[in-house]
Amino acid sequence: MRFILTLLMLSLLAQNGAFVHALAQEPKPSPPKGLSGAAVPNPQVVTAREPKLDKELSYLVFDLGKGVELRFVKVKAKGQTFRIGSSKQEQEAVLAKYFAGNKSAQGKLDLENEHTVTLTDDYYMGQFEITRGQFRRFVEATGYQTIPELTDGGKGWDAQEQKFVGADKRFSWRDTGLDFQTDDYPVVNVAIDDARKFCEWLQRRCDGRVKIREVRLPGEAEWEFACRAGSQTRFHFGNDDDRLIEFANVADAAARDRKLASVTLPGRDGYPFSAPVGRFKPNSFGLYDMHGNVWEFCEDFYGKYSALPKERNALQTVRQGEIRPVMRGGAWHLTGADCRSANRFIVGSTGRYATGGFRVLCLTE
Ligand SMILES: [Ca+2]
Repeated sequence: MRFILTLLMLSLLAQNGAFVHALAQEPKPSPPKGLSGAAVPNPQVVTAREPKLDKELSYLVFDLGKGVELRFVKVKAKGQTFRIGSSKQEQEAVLAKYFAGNKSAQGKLDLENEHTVTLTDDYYMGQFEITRGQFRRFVEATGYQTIPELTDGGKGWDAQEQKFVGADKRFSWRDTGLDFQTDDYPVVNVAIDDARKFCEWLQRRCDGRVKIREVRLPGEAEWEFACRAGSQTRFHFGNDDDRLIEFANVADAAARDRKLASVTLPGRDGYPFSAPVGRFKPNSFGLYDMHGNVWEFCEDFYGKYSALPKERNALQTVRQGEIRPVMRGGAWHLTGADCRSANRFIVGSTGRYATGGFRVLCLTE
C-alpha cells in the first residue's frame, strides 16, 4: 500500500512539474542531446535561417555546458581575392574628417595601405564577440586565472570619479565596475594570452566527430575579409559614418552626455557603454558587432601589408619580424575613424582594456 501511495505521489509531482524540476537539477550527461534525444556531435554543423538576414547560413555550434553555446558562421573564403587595408582616397577622407589634416596621423594610416590578398581556406568565424558567460564556462571548467588577475588588475569604471581607471586590482573580466554587464555582454579585461588559452580549451572540448583542425584567434586577413563581407567601403554597409549607429555600438549622443568620448556621432544607439552581443544589424555574412562594441584581438603581425605574400594560407598567421598583437573593429567609445574595416590598433603583449575583447575562428578539415 505504501509503495502504491509513493508511486501516486511521484506521479502527482511529475504532473505539476515539481518532480520534473528536481530531475532537471541533476548533472547533465555528456555529450549533448539533439531534439530527437540522440547524442549530437560537439561541435555540430547546423544549417539554419538567420532571422535578421532572412538568409540560410551554415553554423558550427559548440555546447559549452550549463546551457551555454558558442556559434560560428561559415565564411566561404577559399580562392577569394580582396583588398586588405584602405585606399588613398579613404585615408584622405579620414584625415580630413577626423584629424583636421594633421599629417602625423598619416604615419599610422600608411600601415593600412591596401594590398591584394587571396585566401586559401574556408573558415568558421565567431558570430559574436566572446561573452562573459562563455568565458565563465572556460574559467569554471579549468580554474584559469587571467593575466590581469595574476598581475596588476584590469581597467574599470570608478563610480566616484565617473571615469575609467586602472590597471587596478579591483577590476578584472569578472568586474569592470559596470554592474549591468550580464553574461551576454562581451568579455573584456583579458590579455591576448588569455584569449589564446580560451581557444585551446575550446579545441579540447571537440569530441572528434566534426574534424576540427584549429581553434584560434583570426589572422588580420581573415578578420577583415569577414568584416567586409564583400565590400571595399569604409564600413561593411558603405561609407556613411552617421549610419554606424544602425550596425554598431559606437560613441553616440549618450556617450557625449556622459562625457565618455571626445568625438561622438549625432544619433543614439541606445548604449553609452558596451552592449550585449548581437543587438545591432549583422553584416551580409551574418556576423554581428564587427564594427564597434569592443576591440577584437587578431593573431598577426603589425607591419606593412606589402611585406606579405599575395597569396596566403588562411591557416598561417604571419610570423615575420616582431609579433605585436593587433586589435580590430573599434569599440563603443569610438567613431568612424577607429571603427573602419581597415583600422588596426597595436597593443602590448599583456595589454588589457575595459573596451577590448575577442572573437574566435575555427577551421575544420
Ligand atoms: Ca553607444
